[in-house]
Amino acid sequence: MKQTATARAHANIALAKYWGKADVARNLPAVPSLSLTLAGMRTTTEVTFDAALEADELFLGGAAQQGKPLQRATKLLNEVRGLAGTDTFAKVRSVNDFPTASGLASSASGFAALALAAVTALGLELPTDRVSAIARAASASAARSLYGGYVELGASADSALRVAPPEHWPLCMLVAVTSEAAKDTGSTDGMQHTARTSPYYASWVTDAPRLFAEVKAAVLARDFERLAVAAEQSALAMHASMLAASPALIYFRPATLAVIEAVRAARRAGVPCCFTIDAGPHVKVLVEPQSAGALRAQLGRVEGVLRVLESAPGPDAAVLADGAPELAG
Ligand code: 2P0
Repeated sequence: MKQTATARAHANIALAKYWGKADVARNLPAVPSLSLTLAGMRTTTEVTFDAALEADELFLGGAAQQGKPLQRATKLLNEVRGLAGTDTFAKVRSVNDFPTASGLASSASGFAALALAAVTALGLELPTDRVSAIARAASASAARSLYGGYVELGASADSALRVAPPEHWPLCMLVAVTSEAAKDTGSTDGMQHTARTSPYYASWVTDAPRLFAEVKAAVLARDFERLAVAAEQSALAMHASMLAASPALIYFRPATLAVIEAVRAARRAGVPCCFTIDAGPHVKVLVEPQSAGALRAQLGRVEGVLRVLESAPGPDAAVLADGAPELAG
């Protein structure tokens, strides 16, 4: 017997950053974070539980996965199997419409889509916060991708919750892509290394709630300048904690700094924009929509920028009742 479902989830970019765990075993975040879900960057995942399988199988972009990626998927599937009272293995097929594993938040949309597809395939009727908690146990940022718009995940929180829907503030997110390569150090390892070795990690954890509160208040008030100051400080404080680790964790490339300079110059010139940077070399730039076209062209001319993606606030993760054309074949 086969039980199957397909779900789609969107990437999210944190405006107040998550970095560090309060509880490693349960994967609970040490600091509160607030993100914007993006319409333009999606993961679509089909999960089929099949009694004929002798192990879980995972295909990302058509390529069979082994090792860590498969283990992380199996861990999530085990949790869902436990809730449904089954031990049937699953075949998982997943595609992203954006580059993976280089700080473009593919684990967030990936585990969100996997959690939603898995619970749906097994007929579990769980509220969204329960699905968010299942995704969070796999990858904390994935908890946020169950919801569209502006989303928070509290410190030590089990699941994410919506701060405001996408239409609350239709900002534009530009992603200046500076490398096609997969990063050397993944977020999970990077944040553990920072927590163990950086003398600035404690300061980051102490100050992050204040920055989160600033970001949240600015989002609710639609106050761009206030958001810009707090979001940039959150990203840079997080990176400062990594830079002080031993050995240092440096995700910035020359093009990363060049884009930061361009964004700072544009804001000084009156363009409502600000930057944020995750565990990778790309720069994400939040901008009011009327200025997005000109800024996108400007960032595209910065040396080292390969291309610039553009995205509006995105919707909730959703089950696709009729499957997905990108998974056909
Ligand atoms: C964020 N990042 O808030 C931050 C900013 C990266 C930098 O959430 O260990 O892949 O799987 O819970 O969710 C990336 O961390 O880490 C992340 P795990 P995850 O978006």
